[in-house]
Amino acid sequence: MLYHLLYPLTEHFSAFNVFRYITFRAIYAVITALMLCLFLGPWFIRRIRALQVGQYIRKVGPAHQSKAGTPTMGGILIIGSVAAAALLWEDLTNFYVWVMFLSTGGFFLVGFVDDWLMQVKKRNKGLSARSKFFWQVVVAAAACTLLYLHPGFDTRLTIPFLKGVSPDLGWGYIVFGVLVIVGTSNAVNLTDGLDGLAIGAMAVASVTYMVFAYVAGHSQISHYLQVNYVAGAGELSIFCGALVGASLGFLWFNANPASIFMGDVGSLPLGAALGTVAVATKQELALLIVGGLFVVETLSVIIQVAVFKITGGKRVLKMAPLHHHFEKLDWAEQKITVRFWIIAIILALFSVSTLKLR
Ligand code: 57M
Repeated sequence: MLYHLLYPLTEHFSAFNVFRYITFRAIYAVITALMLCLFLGPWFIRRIRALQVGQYIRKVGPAHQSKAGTPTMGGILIIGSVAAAALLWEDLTNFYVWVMFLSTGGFFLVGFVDDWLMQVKKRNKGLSARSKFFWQVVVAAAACTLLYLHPGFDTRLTIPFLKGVSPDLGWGYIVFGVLVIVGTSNAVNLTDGLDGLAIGAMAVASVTYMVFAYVAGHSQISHYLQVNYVAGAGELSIFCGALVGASLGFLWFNANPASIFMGDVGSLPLGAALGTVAVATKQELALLIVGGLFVVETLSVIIQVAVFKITGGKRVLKMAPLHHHFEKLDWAEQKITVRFWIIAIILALFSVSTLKLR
């Protein structure tokens, strides 16, 4: 909005020329979302408490009973701050920005209904796994179809480390994109089981995609680094900036001992946003490295369940997802979280190096 209001006034106030720059707007998107979360956080937590939207804690598994009743659905604060910051600083005529709003907004609704049924209506279950998955696929398919139909959108895959290999998936790219978006959304959801864990890793991944989006949208830098140039994708680094700011702002309250959890209304849209940025910037497979922590957490569940079924009851880990395994080994919660963040940072740095290693 500010871009549309103030940049045209450049001929009267030359200082407003600064609104043209993506870097400037991305930095202020970080600050705006961060400040919104920080200032609205205490009020929001009080409101959620007053509405008695407190987390139910399962009896099985690591000792989390002391967390029972912790306010949840903090995703409303996170996604609200992301949306406000993006609306303020984005060029709203940009196609990719609206794909992000569609995807993030759609997954937000799915998460909201799920949490609403469980936490507010106090039903035993939220949406059934099947209908949750169905709506996730519908939203992701809508976003990927729009991308596919966008003139000039490249359906070739970018493979990290390999310059010459980029298979063209054609319309199969829609299926692939849905897989990336739905997969990432559920992976972030699975990771969200310890204070600060998912939101910290989300901040790291969003900073990384802030860089990727900037590079992809810059004709000269993308040419120099030999990555796909996606005209207009630079605006997505502003959206990523909003994700970074909101993640850090929420972490303030979600750090151990957490004053609030994000709920599905947070984890599902955050993962979807990350997946959509990866698809739109043509850095889809790099997400396996950037979001390596989310990938490992998901694999830990897949392997655990598969081995359990095949062997009729044997477990590879003491409990899946992986963070529960370390809890069962009596590692302190903060230690697991901080160590997982360190791994996420190393993976992010490594993924950025793939821009050069080709
Ligand atoms: C999300 N949700 C947390 C909170 C958060 C297939 C199976 C592996 C699925 C998995 C699962 O249900 N994952 C979904 C995990 C829950 O957090 C809420 O959910 C939102 C995210 N959707 O925002 O609202 C609990 O996590 C803890 N938490 C924190 N701090 C936070 O900042 O401490 C969350 C956020 C909260 C709180 O305790 O209540 C969750 O874990 O339920 N299921 C599991 O993870 C279960 N694992 C399991 O059953 N493993 C078996 C299977 C795979 C064979 C095995 O290994 O044998 C464990 N979940 C729990 N207890 N809670 C089992 C033990």
